[in-house]
Amino acid sequence: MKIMVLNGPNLNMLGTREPSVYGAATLAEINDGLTALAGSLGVALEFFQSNHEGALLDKIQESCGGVDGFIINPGGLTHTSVVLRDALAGAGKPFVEVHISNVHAREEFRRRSLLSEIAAGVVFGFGPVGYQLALRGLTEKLKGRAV
Ligand code: DHK
Repeated sequence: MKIMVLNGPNLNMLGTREPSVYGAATLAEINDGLTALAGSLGVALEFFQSNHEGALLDKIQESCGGVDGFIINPGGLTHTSVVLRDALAGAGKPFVEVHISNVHAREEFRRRSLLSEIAAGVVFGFGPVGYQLALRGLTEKLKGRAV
């Protein structure tokens, strides 16, 4: 089983970016933790981060034939990107949407996601551990052990 972990704009700055909102862990540390968990779950991961919407679309289109699902923190594209939603819908593979912060406890515009409606699940508000929760949840779904 293979899962692609995607991070969108500004998530390369984790560790120094607004630590009171996003925590102190860097993206590399988060990905290392995911790799360790994936090993124990018997799942292979691939990682990709970009600040560019089109690069994320290209990665989804290129990889969808070779992966079983996606974990994605789309950053601010969550709230704006029709094309990202269309790419994920077109990929035809389940995905989990992750937000480090509790997007419902912040500005009004962060409460709207264009992706949640078509996501297999959404995790938000648990800090960096949300990525691990997403991996556990998506793995259960892919193994047919979750509704
Ligand atoms: C990350 C971002 O970059 C924001 O634009 C989103 C999300 C929230 C997060 O909590 O991980 O609004």
